[in-house]
Amino acid sequence: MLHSIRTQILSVVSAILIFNPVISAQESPLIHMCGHEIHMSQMETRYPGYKDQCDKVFGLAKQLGLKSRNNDIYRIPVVVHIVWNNEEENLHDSLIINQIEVLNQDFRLNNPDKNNIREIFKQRQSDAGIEFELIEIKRVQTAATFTPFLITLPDEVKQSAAGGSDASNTAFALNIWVCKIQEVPFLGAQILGYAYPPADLPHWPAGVSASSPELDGVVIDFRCFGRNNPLGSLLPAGLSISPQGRTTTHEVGHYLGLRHIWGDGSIFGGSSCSADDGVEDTPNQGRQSNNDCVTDQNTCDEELNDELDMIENYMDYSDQACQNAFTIGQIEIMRGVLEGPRNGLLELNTSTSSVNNEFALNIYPNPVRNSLQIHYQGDFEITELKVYNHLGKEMLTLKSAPFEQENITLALADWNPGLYILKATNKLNMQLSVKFIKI
Ligand SMILES: [Ca+2]
Ligand SMILES: [Ca+2]
Ligand SMILES: [Ca+2]
Ligand SMILES: [Zn+2]
Repeated sequence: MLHSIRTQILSVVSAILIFNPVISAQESPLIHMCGHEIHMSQMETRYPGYKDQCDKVFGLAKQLGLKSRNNDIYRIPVVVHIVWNNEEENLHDSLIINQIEVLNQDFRLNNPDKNNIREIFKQRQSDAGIEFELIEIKRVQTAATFTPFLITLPDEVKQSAAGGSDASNTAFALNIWVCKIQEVPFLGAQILGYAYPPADLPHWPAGVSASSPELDGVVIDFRCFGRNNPLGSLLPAGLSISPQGRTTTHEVGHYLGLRHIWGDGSIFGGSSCSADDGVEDTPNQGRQSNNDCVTDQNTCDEELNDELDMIENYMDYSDQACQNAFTIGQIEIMRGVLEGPRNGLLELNTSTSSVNNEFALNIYPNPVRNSLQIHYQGDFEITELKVYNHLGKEMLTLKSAPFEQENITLALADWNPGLYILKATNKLNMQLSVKFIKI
């Protein structure tokens, strides 16, 4: 099995090397790629049935997304792990914040370049209504290096015992690991990032082993994290990429269920117009773009309603400076994933409780690591605050005095990780309660 996949990969790669004009240039440049196909092959080998399961989840998400069509803004808590070996890999906070901003722009259609989309695709470009909230930055210095191979990805970065950084609860937060991803040996390829797609782990079909929830999330090369990252110049020579923070946009797209726009019918997305991305409003595309902006690219010449390739799409490999859009169909899938298989990400960030829409209690951030901000709106006038653990045991009680002001802070750094319930009572004995996760 391993051998046959390796042979298959090698034959596809050699096909790319021979037929791809960019790759056959004299200075033997590298292929840049995301690790999606390697991930799918690796998981299918370890857990036969994995691809089918992902397809099922995709179908489910599509149905859910079509059905709901609400306008709620979904907020995803994000934990960023900076796993660094050389000092330059220990990215400054500003780059991390910048990357979260790029995600928030791209997923809310607030990106400054949104109007660069060609007129033919304008009507399909939309606001995903998904936002990202940075709740924690974990920094781990390591002596380990992270090298993908032909059919494996460097998931050691997600494990403290292997020189990486253990995930924070992946059911409640998007974990993003940032590290130096080494070149793929013998392949002449640099993986810029990869993601685990939603696979609906608790409902795995009989006979199929579940993958590990502690590995769920996204990995991004440190040179591609953030917009205008000056470290982009450290990418291997021959890789003419100017990262605009959209490696992460692309990988989060995978994490929320999207496939490459040209379809994932074959390893490395070999040219094919029969395998598509399962999304109706993205044009059929035969192969990936080559980090370029070819506006007349048309890889599938179809008899009926032929369209140009949508190189503006985040799920292509076009130049990141040309990308500016998710389509309505892609957005329905991502929102369906958030309402279905990844609904844990939303479960706790509706951290508001209200009475008669008059009084409201908000907490922030959630999940929380160190200090929890409590804010109440309206004339609620809290007289007592209690925190219970998931077993109903009282963990903390605070009486009236500290509540003169509208903002209260609880120091939770020493608390055990887990689910807690905060209950606030006012002078009329009305109660509000919200759940939060301590990580
Ligand atoms: Ca399509
Ligand atoms: Ca295709
Ligand atoms: Ca076409
Ligand atoms: Zn990809």
